[in-house]
Amino acid sequence: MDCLFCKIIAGEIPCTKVYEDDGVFAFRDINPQAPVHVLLVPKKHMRNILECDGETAAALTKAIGEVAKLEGVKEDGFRIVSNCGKHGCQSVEHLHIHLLGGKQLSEKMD
Ligand code: DGP
Repeated sequence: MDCLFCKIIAGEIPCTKVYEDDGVFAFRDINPQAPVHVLLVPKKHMRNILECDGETAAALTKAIGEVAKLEGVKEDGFRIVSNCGKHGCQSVEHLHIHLLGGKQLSEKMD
């Protein structure tokens, strides 16, 4: 499958890995929007949040906590975002959660 994030998970494209477990891979966004900007992706390919099953959602939730701890943003907080489809400005069609933090984020969501 010609999927950028599948290739990153497989090690075919380099990245800065932050965290990995059986179901989830997390790495730094190439174009960071905050001091901490990590992408969490399920290892199993799915296009977006609409294709996410319960087991994967649970694995992602656990991984969010682990990454927040590793990145030192648990105390002050952070934001998670998952862009979906055209209006959501999703540019890579493999489900990913942006985890942003390390500064006071804007109240604006769009
Ligand atoms: P989205 O617009 O929500 O689909 O986010 C895709 C993100 O993926 C975007 O913030 C930039 C990031 N990205 C794109 N290509 C690469 C890459 O090759 N390596 C890494 N680390 N991040 C990438």
